[in-house]
Amino acid sequence: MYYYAYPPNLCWSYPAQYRQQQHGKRAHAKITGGPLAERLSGDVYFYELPNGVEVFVQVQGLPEFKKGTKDGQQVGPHGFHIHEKGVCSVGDKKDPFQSAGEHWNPDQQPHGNHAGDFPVLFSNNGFSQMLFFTNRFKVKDIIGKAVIIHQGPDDYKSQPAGAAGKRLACGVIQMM
Ligand SMILES: [Cu+2]
Repeated sequence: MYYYAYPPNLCWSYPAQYRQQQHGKRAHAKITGGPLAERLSGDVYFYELPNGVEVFVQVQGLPEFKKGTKDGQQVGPHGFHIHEKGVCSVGDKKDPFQSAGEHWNPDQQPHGNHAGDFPVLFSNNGFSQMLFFTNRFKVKDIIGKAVIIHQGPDDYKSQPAGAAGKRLACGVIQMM
């Protein structure tokens, strides 16, 4: 039997091609920015490993951090979740990507513990990279759902969506 343990096969500089040679299902979402962040683009990869799924994200074109004011919501760090519908139509330009629906919540948990509640993304001159691990779903469960990047931070407690604000970017999760 071929078995690899987690995390020794993990490395920040792990090239995507090498990951793709591994066993297990894989999925990808191409991230495209909407009218509130037109230069935003990137990729999210999901790799099924023996005890969960490794999620690897690289995006560019995120806005810079902005403090919240009376009239404006805080910008960054960016809330990041799986939403229930894999439809990334812009719709209302001032409140885009409502087409993706609410948070994907297959086991009726409060927000903060949704299966698709992810860590926030930090903008580094617009660039963000993150790798994390979750056992809350299998790759097959998330095919056809959407990944959304929000304008503001997720507080992991406001219901139903963490008060993360408007939707900057969207991507449909597809089997690789
Ligand atoms: Cu969200």
